[in-house]
Amino acid sequence: MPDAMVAARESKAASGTAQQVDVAVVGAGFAGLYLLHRLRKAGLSAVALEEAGDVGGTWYWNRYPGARCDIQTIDYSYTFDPELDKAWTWSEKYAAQPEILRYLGFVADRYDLRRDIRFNTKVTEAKWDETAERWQLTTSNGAPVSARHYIMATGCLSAPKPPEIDGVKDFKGEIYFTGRWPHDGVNLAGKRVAVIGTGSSAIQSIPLIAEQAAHLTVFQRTPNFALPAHNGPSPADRMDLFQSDRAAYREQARQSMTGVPYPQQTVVSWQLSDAERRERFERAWAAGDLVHILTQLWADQAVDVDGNKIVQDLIREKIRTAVKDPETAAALTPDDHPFGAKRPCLDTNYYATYNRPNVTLVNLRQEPIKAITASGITTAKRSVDVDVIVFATGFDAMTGAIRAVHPITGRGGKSLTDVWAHGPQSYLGLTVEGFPNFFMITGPGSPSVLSNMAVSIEQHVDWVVDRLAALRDAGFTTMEPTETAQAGWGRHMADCSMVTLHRLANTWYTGANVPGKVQGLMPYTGGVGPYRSICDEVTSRGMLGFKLTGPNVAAQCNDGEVVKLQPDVRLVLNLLASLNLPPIESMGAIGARAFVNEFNKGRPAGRLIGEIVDGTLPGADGPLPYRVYKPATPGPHQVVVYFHGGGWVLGDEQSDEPFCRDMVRRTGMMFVSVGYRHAPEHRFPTAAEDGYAAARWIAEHAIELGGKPGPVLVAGWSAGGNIAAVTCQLARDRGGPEIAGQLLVCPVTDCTFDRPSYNDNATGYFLTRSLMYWFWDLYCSPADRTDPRVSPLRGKVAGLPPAFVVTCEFDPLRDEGIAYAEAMAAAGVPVEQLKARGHFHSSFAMVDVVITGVQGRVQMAEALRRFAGLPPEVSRGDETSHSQTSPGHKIAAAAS
Ligand code: N01
Repeated sequence: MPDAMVAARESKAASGTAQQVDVAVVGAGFAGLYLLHRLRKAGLSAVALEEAGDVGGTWYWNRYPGARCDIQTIDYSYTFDPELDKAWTWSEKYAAQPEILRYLGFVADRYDLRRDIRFNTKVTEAKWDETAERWQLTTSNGAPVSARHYIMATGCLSAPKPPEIDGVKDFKGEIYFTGRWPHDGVNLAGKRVAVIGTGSSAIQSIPLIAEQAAHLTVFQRTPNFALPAHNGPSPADRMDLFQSDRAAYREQARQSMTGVPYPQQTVVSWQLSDAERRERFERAWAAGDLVHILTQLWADQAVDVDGNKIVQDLIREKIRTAVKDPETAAALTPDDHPFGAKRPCLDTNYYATYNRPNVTLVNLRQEPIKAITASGITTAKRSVDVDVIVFATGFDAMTGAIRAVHPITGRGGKSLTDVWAHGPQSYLGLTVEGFPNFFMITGPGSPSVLSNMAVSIEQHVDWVVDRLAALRDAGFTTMEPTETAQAGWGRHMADCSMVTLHRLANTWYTGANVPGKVQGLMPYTGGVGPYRSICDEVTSRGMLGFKLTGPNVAAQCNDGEVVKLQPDVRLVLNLLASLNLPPIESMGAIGARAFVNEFNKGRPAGRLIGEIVDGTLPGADGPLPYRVYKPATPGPHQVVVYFHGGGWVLGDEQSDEPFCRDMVRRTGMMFVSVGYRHAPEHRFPTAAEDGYAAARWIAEHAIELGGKPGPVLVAGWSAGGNIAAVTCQLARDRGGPEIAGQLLVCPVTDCTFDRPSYNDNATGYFLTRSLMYWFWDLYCSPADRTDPRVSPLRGKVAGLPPAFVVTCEFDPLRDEGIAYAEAMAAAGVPVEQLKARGHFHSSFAMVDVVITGVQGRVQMAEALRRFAGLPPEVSRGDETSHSQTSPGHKIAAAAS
């Protein structure tokens, strides 16, 4: 009998007899309400179990003074029904808690959802019954529940954190928690009030509490960045955008990074002047919009410590201006985390509140709380008597509501608490291995709290309910992620966390706010749109990473990892795919060169370095252009002879400019990039001989060029890596120049195309197999291809200079690069390899685009410095200017 029919028959079960439903939902907030609506439409019976006395979730509990949303309310709304969208008009840019609660009540009534909600009911235990393939729930109120599927719509911030301060019980006055504020309000007039905490809840409530209280003392452990909300009517520009095409506006939100339709910024901070940056910042400050200031200043603000520091400093200026007492201003100024790495706050008069005579700030960094006493709070320096203590101390976020609220026991009697003992593991943030038919809405591993929750909730709910309906229709009764898929998601999460700066702050995002909690970044940092496309990919690839079973169908398990690429590589490749470019090899050599020149114009040019000088050198057969990239530090510098990529056909001495500049900054060395001649005009062995001749000339003229005399280093990417490798062999065999080390980045080393990477990565990763065939055909006739001057793997590899060989997992050239490294190592050459996981052929050349390439270039720079006998760290002599520093290096250092 279908579950829905069982439910229809048994939903009026007497207490003690389990209520049978297809789906049990915990929570009746934003997520729970939408779930009930979608499940009903999909023909699945459901019950929601809600601890509160009414709908609303977080908006039911958080009734403290000033509680309001901090995403513009037109964005913080359901979008699933255009009629609903039109039926409700928000009164303010940021609606206050009572209005949001009214809205959720309106939604519950409009879709008649209350009839499926059991209020004042807590789940006290949830167990997976392997025989019945159902979740058996016991509840604090009424009948137990037996459900095929169990969905946690418990929210991310619903389990308040205990105060962790001695003596709370001794206090004789009133105690309130912002997250559990009394429904009929609190009269603070004329009272001495303490607020502990300065997170979003405190920052919203402090100005209003200060207006009522006789005196307010704020106990602050960590200052937070807060920005003025400029609340009022919804801003005309956003409303116009919204009204002009609501459907398009909503769709853009779904595909965006944050769930709010703002464009992606492409200009990086160091491309803007001080005045331009300030102008952008002032505009963002005046907009009073967290998403705007977090995403619209410059492209590197959230991924780069220096790009971020510029914003921090500008906000610090604002705090100093707003707060009259310099000591209080200093205490209120955040200095221990990047802006946005900890949740910033939106305020109304927060900083100005500290200018009031009835407000005192206690800086707990200087005088920690020792205890709460009968009459107030004692710190290391003073005792403050108060009538009321307000704990705005936050939540056991993300896992708290799921893990700690009630025991959840999955397959084999395993408890979720035990399985998550070392931190939450999930697949897509939605499911957990070992817990069949168990789902989380905005669980750890989903974008959730780093996004507009309304948009993320709708996406999660749609995906889960669509799967449940499809499962039922196909006759499957269980669905569970595989270990491989879950481990892969963990790796992808970790990769994503290396792109943003969230990992550099101790916050509730990382579990750092709860003593003893395992630390690790819990929300998915890869963005709402990319996350959505990954979930869709799981479905389109046959429920990749899920095991499906049913009584009358063969079990299905399409095991695997959904994302193996680095997150930014995936974005770049998706963008390239969306451009639908013709194959480069179809353009002809001239056309391809023009295309590459145009393409390169759109990329960040690279940061400032000391000097760039162009010249010509006498090549094997006439003059060759070169470009010297010099560091900002005083010379003479170690010389690196550099060969650009482009398949012996494309590019020139300037075409790898961002890479050269970046490496100059990281190594403190000068790079001399050689304009060797190209095929098809100049076929094999021209490029090889030009390269060798250039290296020889550069080594002989190092002093003239401003470099150090003595051995040079050689480096190259792609076909340039080929020329670098060949140059080392020729230098060994032809009596110089002396080469101290070679850096080969994704080099061509052999003319054979039958290594696995040529097949595995034949298409889809920009450098395709057919493009490589074309390059080879233009450069070298088949009869010449085994010549070591184009296939150095076929030459003698003993006696070569030490090498650092970089290969990328998703590159057709991967295996020949590895083969060359292994051959050199076997012949006694000191070799180090970087096998870059999740990267593609262009990852390291796409400076300031593929952020995850930074760590690899740090390693390359360290290798070059080792080859030159220099210490690994480089002093650039330009640390003082933001536009000059190289944050990627610092990020990588911080991360490691
Ligand atoms: O909690 P928090 P919150 N002794 O964890 C301090 C969302 N939200 O309720 O930073 C002394 O941010 C703690 O100090 P520290 C929003 O996502 C949204 O304010 O750990 N101090 C911190 O200052 C937000 O981020 C809205 O050093 C102690 C504060 O208490 C999230 O909810 C409104 C302490 C806790 O700040 C949580 O915000 C409100 C101790 N023992 C909230 N323990 C909207 O506008 C903790 N602290 C939608």
